[in-house]
Amino acid sequence: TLHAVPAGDAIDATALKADVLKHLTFTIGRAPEDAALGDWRMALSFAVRDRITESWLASERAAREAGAKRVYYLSLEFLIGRLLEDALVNLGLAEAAEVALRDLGLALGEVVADEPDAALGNGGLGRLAACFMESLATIGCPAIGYGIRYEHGLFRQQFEHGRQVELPELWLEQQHPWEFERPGSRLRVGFGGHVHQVEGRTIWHPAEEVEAEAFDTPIVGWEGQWANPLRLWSARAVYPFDLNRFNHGDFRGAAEPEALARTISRVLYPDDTTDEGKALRLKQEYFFVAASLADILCRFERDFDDLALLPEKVAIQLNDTHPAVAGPELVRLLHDERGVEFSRAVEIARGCLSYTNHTLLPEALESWSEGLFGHLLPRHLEIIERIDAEHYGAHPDRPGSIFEHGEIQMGTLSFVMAHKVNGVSALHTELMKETVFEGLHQVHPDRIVNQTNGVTPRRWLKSCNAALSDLITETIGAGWVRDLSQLERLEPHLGDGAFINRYAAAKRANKAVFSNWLAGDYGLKVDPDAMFDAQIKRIHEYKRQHLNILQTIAAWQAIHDDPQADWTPRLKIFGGKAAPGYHFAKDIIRLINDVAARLNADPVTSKYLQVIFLPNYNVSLAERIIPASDLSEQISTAGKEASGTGNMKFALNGALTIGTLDGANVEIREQVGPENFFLFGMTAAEVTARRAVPDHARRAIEGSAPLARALGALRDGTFSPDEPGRYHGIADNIAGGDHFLVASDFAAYHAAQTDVSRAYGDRETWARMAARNTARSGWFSSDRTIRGYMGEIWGAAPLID
Ligand code: 26V
Repeated sequence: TLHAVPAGDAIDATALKADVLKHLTFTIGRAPEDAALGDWRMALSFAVRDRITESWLASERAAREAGAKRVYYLSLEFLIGRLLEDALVNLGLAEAAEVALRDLGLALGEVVADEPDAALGNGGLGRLAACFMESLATIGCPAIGYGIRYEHGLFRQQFEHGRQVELPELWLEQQHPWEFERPGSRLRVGFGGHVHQVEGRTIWHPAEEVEAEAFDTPIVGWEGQWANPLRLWSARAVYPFDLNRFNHGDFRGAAEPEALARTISRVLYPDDTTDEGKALRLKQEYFFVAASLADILCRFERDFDDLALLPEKVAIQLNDTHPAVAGPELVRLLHDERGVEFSRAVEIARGCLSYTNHTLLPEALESWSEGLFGHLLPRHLEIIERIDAEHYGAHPDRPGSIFEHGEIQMGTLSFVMAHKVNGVSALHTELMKETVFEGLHQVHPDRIVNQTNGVTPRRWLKSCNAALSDLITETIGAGWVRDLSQLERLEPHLGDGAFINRYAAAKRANKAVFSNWLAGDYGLKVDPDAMFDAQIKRIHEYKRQHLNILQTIAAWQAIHDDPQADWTPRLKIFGGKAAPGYHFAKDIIRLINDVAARLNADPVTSKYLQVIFLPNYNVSLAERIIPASDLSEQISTAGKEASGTGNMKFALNGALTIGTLDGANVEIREQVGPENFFLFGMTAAEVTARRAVPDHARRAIEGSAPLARALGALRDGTFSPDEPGRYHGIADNIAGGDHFLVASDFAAYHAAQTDVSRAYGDRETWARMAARNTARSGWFSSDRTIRGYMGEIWGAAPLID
């Protein structure tokens, strides 16, 4: 992933090499002849961190001197992935580092790949937060990201006989060189207990307290001009060690308070359907919100003495409802602890807070039983009741209460406590107004706004796809890295056959690299000229990986019928994790693996069709797959995928999309042009209507012979000869209730895939379509998204130009 070395970097390389050796000796305490790869990585990381730190401290000083409005991004997830390459690229030190390491007998690529992926997120929501942190720094917006420093990120996925097995993720087992521990800034967070009145004031006496310790990771923007901290909280006991118990020989008991407290930041919750451990999840939410708000107010009160100024100086973004308790907590801090009148406290809090919704799926909307909530946060429950009463006092037409179905609806709470509420794509935002928030939207018609998601082009083009970024820079200059809309300057070159050839050559080179990696690490030999067709994302029914694999089965059967025909060779790439308790998703994984085993071993068809499910999909795996892909599968049931961001990364890197009119697909198609996008399937409105048709699945199966036959192969044990019933569950689901309309969209998808194959046959036309996707994807930069939030939600201004 490295670029050609211009001569001017020699000075940087010399200085960097000296710093690497210095850190190896004095920070790591190792002699060069004894240093392992990890030691060198650490030494390089510290040398790079030094350079970020200067920029970071200067940024903080500049923000304070300007008295600037600060943005605080509260998120339970930050899926940041590896940081070293990102930092090198943004500091302009990638070439220097390559030279410096080569001098020391090391390959930068290997050093970079030694870094564990920080997987502190489930998927799109967490990755979005990570892209936002990078864009905030690139733009020069003073901001802090707040979250939890999980000891274990999302589980590591392995396959055993095709089945997903979850193993703990151990990113902190090695020293994490990027963070600064802040033992000095510890805060106490309380839980449980009771509430009472003293002289007209309400006092909460928690039954239990833990300490929150801050760890700061500076995130540097493009060209190193600005850096912001990602502040992650770690939980520990107030009195970590019970000496009394120890002295009485109770060694286990002596360590118990610490072990209990630490469970709060022990592990990231995989988004899941189960209710187990829910109390701990609520504890996590309040833990990081309470610590973050205390920190935010402390910073504010250092610089200003009038709480009325809070909305002018502080913007707090809630990433989904996970930090929704920030509403009542901020009211508590203002009213109970600082004596601000209640309604005024609500008003000030609302002036600061805004909320992003990331899903409309009813099963994913967060709610808490009053019992559990009140047990853990008795004062917050009272505050929420009063907020609810006042809100509906003001709006007696009652659009729906925070307390519905006997539970606290965190979406409603977030909406009521926010001055702006946003969706993450144009379609999703419209659906928010029509469905989940219909009533609230009617009483607050200006509150819901759209901010279509984006991705950082530094990680998702510049650094993951050197071949293409070098071509772009040679063609239109380097300005696109900061201003992705400049990609449109490629447009005049799209008619130039020589340019298209170079574009195709860059993709071909990426595919060759990927093929070699597949052969080396997975023993799968593939033809780099085959179409690389990828679906990489969490496994979920609404994302419809089962539609993809069913159509793959149909294609395999068709090739068998006529092996001599002119088939377009394809490699089907899958990647993604299933929540541990989500059995249907796990069955889909197993099916894909069983289909892969059968098809890859088929002497008749395997030269045309291969399938691979890459285990442990994560950010760094995405960075390998996306630059090498020709086709991007974005096939969710219309109306269900709030936005998608993988779809944007693929389009930017010149993969064509086969997709439904869902989430940001709609906008991608508008931007790249309908002729450069393979559209299929029902619209969101048609989906709703189709669900009401009795027997919709049976009718669809009767109308499509390939579908009926593919389902037949699931039923007759073709892919599970040792256990013929293994996939009856999936077949019955599709042929039965089929909530996500796999059967009803199958024929259209099958036809669209046939079009895709035909189109890929004309390589020059395909390459031109791919290049058009790149040239017209400038809109999908997270810089554009962040400017939207700054202007329309936060009222914040950049401090660099
Ligand atoms: C969570 C759950 C948990 C319970 C089982 C069903 C279910 C379904 C979906 C979710 C997702 C929760 C929120 C989320 O991650 N949304 C994603 O946010 C991305 C960033 O805005 C967006 O691109 C994705 O479309 C959206 O799914």
